[in-house]
Amino acid sequence: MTDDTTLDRRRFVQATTAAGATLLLAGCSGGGGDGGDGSDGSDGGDSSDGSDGSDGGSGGDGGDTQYLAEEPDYGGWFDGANNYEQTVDATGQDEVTVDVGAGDGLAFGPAAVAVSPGTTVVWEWTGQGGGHNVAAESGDFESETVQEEGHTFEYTFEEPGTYEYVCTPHSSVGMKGAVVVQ
Ligand SMILES: [Cu+2]
Repeated sequence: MTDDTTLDRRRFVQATTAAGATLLLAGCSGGGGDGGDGSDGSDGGDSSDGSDGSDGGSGGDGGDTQYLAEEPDYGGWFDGANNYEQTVDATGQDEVTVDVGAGDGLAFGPAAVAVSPGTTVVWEWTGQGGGHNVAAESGDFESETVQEEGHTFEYTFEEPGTYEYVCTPHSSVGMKGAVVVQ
């Protein structure tokens, strides 16, 4: 009878394979493929043709920027706004940075961002486009107006909702933003 030996050997092989697989998995998990680096939106903002929101299919950009699967309804808030295309999905992060003076200097970057409750949004001045501030339409937060590169202002969003804000000096030329807390 050779049954016993065969069984033993099979068990041994299974054990080894399992261990090998675990090792392989462990080895892989570090460097998961991150696709090519997205082109860093160097689109010079204010074309003066009043395009109305309906933008035909925006081609997929192979960058690392994630967008919300379903675009929130901003009720026309972003009509004529600079640097707005879609809402960047930054949910699940403790802290998110938004540039003040992005693009041609008169924009927020990203203009629209979605975060989770409890997230702190840090606005960071680029130094471009003159003096800016960050002022919530609701009055929930308002920064000073400054120009200095590297200046920051932060606000922690606790309650779900849509928070629209502007740069007061440049709101009339489309410097608007929104934070969606979901
Ligand atoms: Cu401004």
